[in-house]
Amino acid sequence: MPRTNAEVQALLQEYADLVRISGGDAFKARAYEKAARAVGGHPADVAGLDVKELREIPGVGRSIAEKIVEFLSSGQVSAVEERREHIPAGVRELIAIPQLGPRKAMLLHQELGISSVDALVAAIHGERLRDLKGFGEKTEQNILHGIELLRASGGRILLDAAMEVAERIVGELSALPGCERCAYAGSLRRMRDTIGDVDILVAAEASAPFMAALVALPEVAETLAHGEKKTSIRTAKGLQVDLRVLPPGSWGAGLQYFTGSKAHNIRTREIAVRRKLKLSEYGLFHAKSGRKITSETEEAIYERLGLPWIPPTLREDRGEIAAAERGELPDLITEDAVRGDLHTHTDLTDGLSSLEAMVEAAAARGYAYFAVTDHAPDLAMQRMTQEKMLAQRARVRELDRVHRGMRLLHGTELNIGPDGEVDWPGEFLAGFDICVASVHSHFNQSRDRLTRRLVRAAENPYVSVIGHPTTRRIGKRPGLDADFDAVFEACARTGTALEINSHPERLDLCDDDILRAKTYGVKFAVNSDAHSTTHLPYLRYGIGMAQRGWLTDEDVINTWPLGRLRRFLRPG
Ligand code: DGT
Ligand code: CA
Ligand code: CA
Ligand code: ZN
Repeated sequence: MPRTNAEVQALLQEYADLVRISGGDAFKARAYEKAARAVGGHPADVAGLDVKELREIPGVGRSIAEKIVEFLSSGQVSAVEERREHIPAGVRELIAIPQLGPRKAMLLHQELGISSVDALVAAIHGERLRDLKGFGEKTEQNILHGIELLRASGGRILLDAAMEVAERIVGELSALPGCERCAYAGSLRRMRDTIGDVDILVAAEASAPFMAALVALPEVAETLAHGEKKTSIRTAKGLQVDLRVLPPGSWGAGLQYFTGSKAHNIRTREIAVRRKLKLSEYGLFHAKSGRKITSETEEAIYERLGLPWIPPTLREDRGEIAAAERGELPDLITEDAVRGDLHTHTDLTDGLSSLEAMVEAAAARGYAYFAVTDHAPDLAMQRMTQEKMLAQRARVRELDRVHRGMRLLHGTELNIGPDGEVDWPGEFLAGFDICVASVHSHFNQSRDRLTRRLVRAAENPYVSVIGHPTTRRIGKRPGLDADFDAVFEACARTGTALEINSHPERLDLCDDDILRAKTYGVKFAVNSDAHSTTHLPYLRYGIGMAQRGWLTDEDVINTWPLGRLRRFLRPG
């Protein structure tokens, strides 16, 4: 579909939505919707058509044709602008939720000021919807279910799902003859917690074989565009993949540009302008003469901008340019620096692998130490007892003697109760090498109570790590509504580490929280929370978050040698 047709289609569809939300004529809304589809599917480019020619498209009458012409000549349509003014963009997002029509969306906006899907989820969890006319507990459940469906299909996708697809495609394309380089860029290379679409780059003289290979992949459900420079597909699971083939000479410039973020690129281009240069996806050029300076590697481009190479996980315009200019970029933590995992489960509780298998898999990862932290009894379905824990400890000590290269720590994941209490008395906790404590229930307490609860857990002398601190589940459950500044302060004061849980559905703490927590001087633990041997590699995603939070080895206790770690874990 020509680009202009797609833009016009989106605009007409938006107008139809806005008419519906504002309670307008349903007939009119349907007419615009029909015209939107017709323009979208029209084989010829609508750019350059006049009113008369546009009216030959089925469903496009005079008034719609005039709006299209207005858009083509000025880039906007006054009737659409007018309605946009009264309806925040987020309200339009709401009507995409199955179970939630335009009338209900407008009501939520007017009565509760809700103008985003996230705010709606929070309002439902805060039980603020059920008092509205026409809403009840059942409606709330239906809406939540609708949001889940929406997020599973049209929305952003979890980091690991996108990574799997990207790595497979990079593997396939790298193997083709003529492939000089191949890599994923975009938000995936920056390790954002969710991914809008996957951007893959190839450096090669001829693009056609790579484009053909992409559209022929078995997971392709739909080809969205098939061109010489760019081809886009959608997988059966709804993930979009964009492939761009660059001339080998502009690899660095293309990689820098398509890695983003957009905000970071704006900054790098500004620096170029100050130096009388011009930076684009094709290279770095002299502004005046247009002569190319460099384009082959990212390093060379940053160097000519007077900067050291900036790791992709920092490229979010959060001060990385200024830090680079001062030579003060953090020496980021890497996965290799991690000496052990401090939060894992076995089949003694809800894990799927045996203790022996987990230990074997951990040793294979080259860890110097490894903590087994099965659930404590207050998570009732786990049926944990002191006897079972002690029996497991005996097995852990036995295995520890066998595994010469790796020290085993026996720990537990405690449950932070409604008032911040934990499962077992201090005498019993004293027997563990490490206690992680996490919230697994009572998510909807008041902000004050949640805050006091987490602070009290941090103050418990036996608790060394707060597990998945906000308890968010991406796309499913928002984080706890607590005063996390108070929690971070308490963790720093009591020497309690905050977990960066690496499970792709959690990634908790997230990058913003890590950055804020770090200002309090808190330490962190990047853990897998593995419930199976196959989950241990999730650690890479937690490391991605840690890097996005500007963390160094010094900030992360499980990069430390065992002796230093043990001193940190000691009660007090
Ligand atoms: P996503 O896909 O929403 O998870 O996020 P990104 O960052 O992968 O964004 P995407 O796929 O739209 O574009 C990939 C990169 O290409 C982006 O990070 C920066 C660059 N880029 C795309 N469009 C623009 C633009 O209009 N201006 C600038 N400066 N850069 C752009
Ligand atoms: Ca992308
Ligand atoms: Ca893209
Ligand atoms: Zn947990």
